[in-house]
Amino acid sequence: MITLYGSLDSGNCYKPRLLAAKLGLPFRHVEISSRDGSTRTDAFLARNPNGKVPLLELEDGRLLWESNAILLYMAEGTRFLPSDRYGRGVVHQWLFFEQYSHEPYVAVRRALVRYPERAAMATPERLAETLAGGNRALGVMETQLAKAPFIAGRSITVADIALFAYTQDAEYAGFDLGSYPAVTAWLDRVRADPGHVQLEWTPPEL
Ligand SMILES: N[C@@H](CCC(=O)N[C@@H](CS)C(=O)NCC(=O)O)C(=O)O
Repeated sequence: MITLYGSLDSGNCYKPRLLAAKLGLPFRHVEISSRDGSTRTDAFLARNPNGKVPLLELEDGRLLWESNAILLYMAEGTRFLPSDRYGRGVVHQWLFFEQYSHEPYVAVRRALVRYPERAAMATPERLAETLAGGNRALGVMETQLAKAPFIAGRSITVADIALFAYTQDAEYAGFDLGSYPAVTAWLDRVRADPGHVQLEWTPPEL
């Protein structure tokens, strides 16, 4: 069985758990907190020299890190990844968008308002910058989702899983989702897709 190392409070770690749940793929969850130094131990750095979760360990011990790389690996041959070249290109486009234009604002703002140890970094300037960047990203999603039911087109893909993880908690991070009706309707569409689980979900012990 595969193992996912990650923190139950992290949207990046939620992504592969959510996809595994929707695929009905059994896995073992190992809690590694990104907040207590567990990602910086020698043992963890030997598995991911970048010191971040999520981390996937295959049955034969091979390792894979970066949440969206893990999603693409897990989605191979499933309904979450188109088989045609252009369709995959569009999915990759939105995965890169998530990492460069969405996560650095929406996820970072969530962390700034959520974690006491980040309070010193939550300056008015940083909060304003992440609010503006996050609203830019949500605006791009709104334009796309007014035209298509899912972010890469007609069907759910790993790009929806990647963008869902932090968008579903965007209100908590200080974003007004009332201004984004197409995004709000899309969140409900992703939730309605079979096998959906919440952020804190872990699989039953096998
Ligand atoms: N681009 C990475 C980001 C991963 C990331 O930032 N993980 C955070 C938790 S959300 C983490 O492990 N932080 C611990 C640290 O930096 O020490 C991904 O998508 O997997």
